[in-house]
Amino acid sequence: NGSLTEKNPTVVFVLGGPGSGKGTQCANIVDNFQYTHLSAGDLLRAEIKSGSENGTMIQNMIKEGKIVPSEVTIKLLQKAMKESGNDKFLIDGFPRNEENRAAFEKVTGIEPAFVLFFDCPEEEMERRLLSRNQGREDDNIETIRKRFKVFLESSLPVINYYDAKGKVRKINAARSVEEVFETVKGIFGPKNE
Ligand code: B4P
Repeated sequence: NGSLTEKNPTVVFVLGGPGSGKGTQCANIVDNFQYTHLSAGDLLRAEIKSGSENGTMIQNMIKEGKIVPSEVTIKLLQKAMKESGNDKFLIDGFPRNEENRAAFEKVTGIEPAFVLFFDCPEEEMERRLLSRNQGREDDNIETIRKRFKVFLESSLPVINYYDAKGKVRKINAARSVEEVFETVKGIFGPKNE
């Protein structure tokens, strides 16, 4: 999308295992800094609800804990970026694999300013997801285990890629919401404004 590239938006990818607290911390960041929060999961779930032709395919992939094809997710992200009118974005839960990452950079021409990585032990993430209790189709133990596997096999390589470029800000996410946010604030502080 040419107009987006010309505006040269600031993008921060927010990564971490399922239940590491990405969505929770993104809400805090939006309250304190001038970012628009785009959750890949929320955009995909909205797409399912809208009854679009891709809806059933997306629903099945989410139920299986699999990664939805890049072109689908990227299109939704681009549309949401354009509609926001903002030029600073937290992209949460994306890119989920190397192919997502390469496709996003190729299609949008955008490289992230940095990557927030919420590091959390699996047993803690599992505890949080099982008590989230919002009726999400992917928050049952079977799908959670699949999501952990996909995270380790597919998403960690993305984090390693950006780490090699010095772009990863790793955060200990196994603390209270408030404690985690204190660390996050330090990262978004004046120098990153
Ligand atoms: P994920 O990106 O895995 O994110 P999440 O499970 O919602 O966890 P998050 O890290 O945001 O944790 P949250 O703050 O909610 O999931 C997105 C889903 O979208 C995927 O599973 C999949 O279904 C779908 N999806 C996205 N992209 C996709 C793609 N490309 N292809 C296919 N599917 C895709 O916190 C979790 C719970 O912990 C909450 O109840 C919260 O209150 C609690 N919590 C948060 N921080 C806490 C803390 N510090 N201490 C205690 N509890 C805490």
